[in-house]
Amino acid sequence: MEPLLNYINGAFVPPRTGESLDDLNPATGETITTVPKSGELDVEHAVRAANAARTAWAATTLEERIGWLHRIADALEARSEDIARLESLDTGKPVSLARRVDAARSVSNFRFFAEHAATLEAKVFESNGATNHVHRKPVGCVGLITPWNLPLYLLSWKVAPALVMGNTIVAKPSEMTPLTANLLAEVLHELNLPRGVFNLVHGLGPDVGQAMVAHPSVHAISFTGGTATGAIVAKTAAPMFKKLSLELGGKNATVVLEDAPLDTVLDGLVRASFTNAGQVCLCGSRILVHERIKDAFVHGFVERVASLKVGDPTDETTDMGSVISHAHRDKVEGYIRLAMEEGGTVLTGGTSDATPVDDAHPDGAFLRPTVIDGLPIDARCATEEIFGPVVTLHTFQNEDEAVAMANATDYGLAGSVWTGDAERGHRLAQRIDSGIVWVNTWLNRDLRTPFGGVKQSGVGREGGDWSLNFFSELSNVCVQH
Ligand code: TXE
Repeated sequence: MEPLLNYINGAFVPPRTGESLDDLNPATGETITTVPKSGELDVEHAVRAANAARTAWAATTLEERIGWLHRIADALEARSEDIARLESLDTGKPVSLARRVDAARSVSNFRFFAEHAATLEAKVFESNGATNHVHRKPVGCVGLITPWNLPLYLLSWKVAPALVMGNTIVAKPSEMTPLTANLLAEVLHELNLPRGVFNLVHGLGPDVGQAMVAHPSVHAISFTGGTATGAIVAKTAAPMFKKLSLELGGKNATVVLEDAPLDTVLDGLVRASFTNAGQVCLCGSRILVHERIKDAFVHGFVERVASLKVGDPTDETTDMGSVISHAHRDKVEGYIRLAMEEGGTVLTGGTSDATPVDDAHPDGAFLRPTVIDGLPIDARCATEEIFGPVVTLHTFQNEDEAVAMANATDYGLAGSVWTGDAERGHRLAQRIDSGIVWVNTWLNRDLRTPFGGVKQSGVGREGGDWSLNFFSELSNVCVQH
């Protein structure tokens, strides 16, 4: 594959640094291509282009920008199979998952925000003999920084509302997953999006991401990534009073009540635990089970997990591919070893040397899905984010105990409750300190809802009106009658 380039001011250009990074296929260890190892000068070039394009883009009408989003959605839809194939190549996830989740949601993100923006109504408030007009303007040039687990899914989740609200963009994908961000740049280029409206700068976080956050002409940052990195971003952005949206890590609880109809929920529980090899910040990594059904749950759950087909991501029948990199697999395996040291019992899975994945590429970063029982709720493996195909099991005796356990981490992003009584599940869900809780389902997403976490899972909400408001500056003009 041709070396990737940055996309700045409507052109694909090499980095001023002249340096590049290898982009690896984690399922085979092979080099796919190279990406620019850009630096501060490249960010400066992109920020200048974005700011030069601001006035003209902000002068377009909302209807015109909605039209752009529909054309982008159509163009991405036409390239869905490319998106699926490239995303699978870059991340090691099964191509079937990349098609069903990453490609489909990238299209629907643009489609959704085109439709949702059309529902915006002018807000007017009458009082004290005056009329108050709420006006919505673009923030300006916005910086979008995204992680490697759902590359185009999360980039499009930010690009669509940013564009439709009249902002220009400097975006930086994870250096480990550049391919579909590049495809988006190709699509926007082919659609003749006015130059400078969307700019893509590849490279390392501390070099490129940091320069974006620190740049005085980048007026907002929407960041999705790890909590530690989020803290670094916030430290730079806060004293500059930059608008900041932080979607960070999670350590989500899956609560299985004693009245859960196990036969019908076990498949959902496996999905919630191991989708994308557990590399989704919304995955449930701690499963809290009522002690009365623990044995029945373990029997059904472990049987299903052990039967997941792990291996070649290009095989349509594969359920779970590799993790993102060997370094990440080492990190996840470190937690599996720690769990055993902490007194845990591996019920299925384990480290790759102990339980190698059959017919997988020898140089691939493969791990079998792992279920660990017997750890206390305050064990490191039950409180720290592992972000891999590993779940820990814990039992509770009553709802109060389940809630206390669910809330016993520094995170608060997502969770799920499984029960035969939806109203009971809804009541319990409201006691869990998380941004989103599913009852008898998982990853069922209405894009109009607020999305984001509490505690160390982040600050702010994206989704529906919350995205439109983040990517707008709201002002009020009060006209005395
Ligand atoms: O994050 P990183 P990763 C979280 C998930 C996990 C992490 C995985 O829980 O913890 O993200 O993604 C750039 N200044 N979520 O490992 O390392 C980096 O180059 C500026 C939660 O990629 O934080 C990459 O582009 N930028 C989420 C991006 O930040 C910097 C869903 C993220 O990198 C930087 C998905 C710096 N100093 C993953 N250092 C949710 N809540 O929805 C790195 N980057």
